[in-house]
Amino acid sequence: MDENINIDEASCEMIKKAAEEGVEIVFDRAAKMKPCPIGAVGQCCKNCMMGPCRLAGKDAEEKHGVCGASLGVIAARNLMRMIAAGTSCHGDHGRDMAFTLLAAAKGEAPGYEVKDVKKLHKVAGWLDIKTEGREKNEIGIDVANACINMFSQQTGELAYIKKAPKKRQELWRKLGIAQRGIDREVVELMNRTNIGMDQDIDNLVMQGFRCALANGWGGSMISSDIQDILFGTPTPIRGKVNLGVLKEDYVNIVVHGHEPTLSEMIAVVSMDPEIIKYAESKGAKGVNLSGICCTANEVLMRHGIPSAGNFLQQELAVLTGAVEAMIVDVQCIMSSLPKVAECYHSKIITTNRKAKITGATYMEFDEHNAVESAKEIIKMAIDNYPNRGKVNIPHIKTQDMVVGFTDETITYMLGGTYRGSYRPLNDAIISGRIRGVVGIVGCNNPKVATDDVHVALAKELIKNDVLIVVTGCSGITNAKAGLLVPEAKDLAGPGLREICETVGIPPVLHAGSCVDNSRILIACTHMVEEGGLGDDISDLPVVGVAPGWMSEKAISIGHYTIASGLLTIFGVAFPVTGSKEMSDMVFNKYADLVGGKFAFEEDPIKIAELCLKHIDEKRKLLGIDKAQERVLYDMEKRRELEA
Ligand code: NFS
Repeated sequence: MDENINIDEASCEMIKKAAEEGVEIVFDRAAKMKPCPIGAVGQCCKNCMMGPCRLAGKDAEEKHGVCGASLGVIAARNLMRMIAAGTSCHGDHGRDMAFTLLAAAKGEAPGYEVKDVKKLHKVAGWLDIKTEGREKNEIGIDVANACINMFSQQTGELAYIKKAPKKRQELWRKLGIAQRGIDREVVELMNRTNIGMDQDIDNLVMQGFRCALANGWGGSMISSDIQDILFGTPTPIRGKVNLGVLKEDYVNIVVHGHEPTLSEMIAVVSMDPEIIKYAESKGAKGVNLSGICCTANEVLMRHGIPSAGNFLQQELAVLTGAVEAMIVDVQCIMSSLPKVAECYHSKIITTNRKAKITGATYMEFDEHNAVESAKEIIKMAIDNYPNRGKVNIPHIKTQDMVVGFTDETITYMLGGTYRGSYRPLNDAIISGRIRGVVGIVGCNNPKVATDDVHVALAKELIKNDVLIVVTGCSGITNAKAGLLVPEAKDLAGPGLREICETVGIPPVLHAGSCVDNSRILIACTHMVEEGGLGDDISDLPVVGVAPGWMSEKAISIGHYTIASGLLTIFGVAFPVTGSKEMSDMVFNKYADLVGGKFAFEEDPIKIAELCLKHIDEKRKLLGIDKAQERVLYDMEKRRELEA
């Protein structure tokens, strides 16, 4: 295994420990794995059993599958199926949230309630639900039902479309890709990619966009909105990150996964005096809660609960020997966890009937009986404390961070509480102090220098006055590198630094989990509506990047950012590069269709160059490139400016 695979010292310490103790982890498996070179570039079709067909070799472009499918069609179908899978993940997440809201509003889920009434009213407004003179639970029931109906809706278009800029909505309608119902778009895309179905690439990708829109302006948006309603809209809060957040004398519980329904309740119950007493009775000082992956982001930005790490650190947390229980729900949970846990005392507790793992302990979490379910799970963790062996928490200091910059926060931080607006952000972009905005999102992948791609990219961009928004595992990764604190402004270019100093924000803003990428779409809409930066998202000097992606969710997210008009750059590998026709489609033709397109680049510095090039082109088109010559102002010049 390449010892330089991870730039984070705490992880390196645990990777070394794994090697010494003979525990196989993701980095070992990645080093041993020889990824299928045909599948990696989209040249393999296993959609029926006349194959699987492999269209490799120099003449791959001329070859056909047994059914007659061309290489382009095969690559397109594979990619489209990834969109459907990714959309289904975020969709099911949103659906679960909607059902929890319904139960909470009906009083059938004790422990949950409509917490953020302001957000409830806001969402109700978007869904044309009357709020005046109505009690919060009445509105909550209507909002929940409206969201649930968005999954089964068959015709028309999703209400959330109205949240996009007018011009974008019109384009979607004109192209016939305005999403109808979330489930419908997933089902139709799965159907169209079957043997003998849609074999026209142009036609196929349109359904791909429609399905992806049902994620970004659908399932993901529902998830974020309802999570805010139930658990509060995040506001900036300090937190700590990395494996060192685990505490030696405490019962360490790590929540891992995606849906905050479980983790929120674990957070509340772990502070219960009765629980703390119980932990003390077993010889611990108390219960220490931390998170992994997107669940970490959720509880971090609402409660400041520390993050033990990103996707690639889940096994490493167990390797410390300090984790009594890792409680998981859905998505991004490695199958290997129970195996790694066998070497220590840790219990891996699965809680969701949709995501069980052989070898783990299954304890169903029932939101109708959440407090009791959470108590039972936590007690199991506490009972495990006396079974601990040697503990080895990395001694590297944890890193501070400030998180929770939602689109709402940006309004108030830059515009003030009473006159919240995006004007100051737009003005900063127009004046050139902020050259543009880049969203760095998504996973980390053991195939590439895992943390490095995210961090090197962010550093290069802030140096060039680009404001960064991070979500998901990229958020955690950049936090570990110390970029999510206001002091990181010193790494920024003069314009961005000035903004950071004035407002007191870090140059890299944490906007939440992966479903919160939908918040970035809303922020883009606000920028358009505020004026001065064009009349569509595609006019903005904004780029999306997933430099270390691995999940199908990322492909779905990439497609909805593109369908929303943004250039979206992926690192690692791109699964259609084996087909010239499909490569031309995603890297060129997409832009003609919807304004956004993919670019593929592995090197973070080159990704930064692509971002800057795109941003500068957009600035030129907006006519804001001239006055913005990057001049370093000395004090005298500043005084002149202020005069
Ligand atoms: Ni996003 Fe969150 Fe992380 Fe990737 Fe997985 S946790 S939903 S998929 S690995 S960023």
